[in-house]
Amino acid sequence: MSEFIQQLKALKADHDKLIGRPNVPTKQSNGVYQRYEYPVVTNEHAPLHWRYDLNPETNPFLMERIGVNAAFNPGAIELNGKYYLMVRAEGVDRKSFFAVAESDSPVEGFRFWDFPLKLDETEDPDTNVYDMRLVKHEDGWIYGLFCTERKDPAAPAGDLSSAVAQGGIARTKDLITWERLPDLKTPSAQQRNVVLHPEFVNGKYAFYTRPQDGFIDAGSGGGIGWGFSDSMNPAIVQSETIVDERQYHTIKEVKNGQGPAPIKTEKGWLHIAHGVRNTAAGLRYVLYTFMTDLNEPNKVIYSPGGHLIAPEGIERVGDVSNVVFCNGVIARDNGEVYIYYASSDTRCHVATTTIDKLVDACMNTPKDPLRSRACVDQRSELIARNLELMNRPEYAFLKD
Ligand code: M1P
Repeated sequence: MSEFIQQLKALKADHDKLIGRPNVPTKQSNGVYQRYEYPVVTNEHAPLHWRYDLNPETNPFLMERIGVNAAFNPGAIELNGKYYLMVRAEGVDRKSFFAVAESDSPVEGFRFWDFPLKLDETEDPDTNVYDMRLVKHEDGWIYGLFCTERKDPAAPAGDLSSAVAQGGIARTKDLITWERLPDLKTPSAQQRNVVLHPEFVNGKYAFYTRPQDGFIDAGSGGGIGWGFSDSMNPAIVQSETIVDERQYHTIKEVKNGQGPAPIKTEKGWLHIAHGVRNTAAGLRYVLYTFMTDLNEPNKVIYSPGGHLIAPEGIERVGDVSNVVFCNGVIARDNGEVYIYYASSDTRCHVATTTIDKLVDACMNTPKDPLRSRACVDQRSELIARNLELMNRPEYAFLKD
């Protein structure tokens, strides 16, 4: 056997081992959700035939020819008993693209399909596409809502960073064949984190938006927006109102954004979103939850204080450190919930929980009281109630 084939066999064995590695819950949990030991998808999950030229004549040193830098921010969906992640893969050339990874299990074994998604371009080609939300809409389509980014045509000469972000839309029935639709039109200069509500609202398509002034800065954009469109082809939102506003000295001071489409529960629509604040070390992204009214999905009814998931351990480190981001969740009919979140724009993880637990957390976690002293009062009330309980004999061990 040639050395080339021997080396290739070793690469294949390592790759198979990575994909076949069983995932295990971490030792600790806060009771709300359970983290898992290993990421569910990383850049190393990218198939060898995406990265290497496998021909010894054209690649005698068996080198990676087109590397994959990162695999993050996946959309997620369960179809016919299988679990699919629409991963944001990023080449070493910095361009993101979408690729489906499939598994029989929601927590391990994700394997990419042979080819990434060949997403059609509009007449104004996207430079970069990312963060697809997969939404099963009651109209029968599965929509992919994603961010499409192009260089800002108004940028002064020499400014090679200014870009315009907008909401891209495509739809499918099977994740294989896709129809690209026109980008969403809104009154806002820039859009990111656009999500489709899964049901019609008053007979219209309803969108969560994130109006923002600049490419990075939300500017005067007040938070997670909301608007209606008569159709998806084209989708046009004439006016936006704010569902969940950002607020001074909170986890969502700088900006926030809807994560996946909300989950319908008996008590209301359950939302997972991200909130961003600034620090001396740069922006910090965390995940948080809130619930909205079943009949008015833009009306917040529960808003627990603080974050749901914040970057921890290795999650803190990556291309854009101190970030967790979620645009994919699977809520099964049996109440299980799989939250697919990415860390530091580098890799994808899963956290498991249930609808009952998330709803309980939303309804019973107190609101952020917005001032240090009020927070101390809130915590003191919990402490006082607990100390009372701890006087009971069955709690005596807590005082040891
Ligand atoms: O780099 C962190 C995240 O930044 C953007 O999110 P937002 O628009 O809320 O700031 C997105 O580009 C996202 O992909 C990225 O993870």
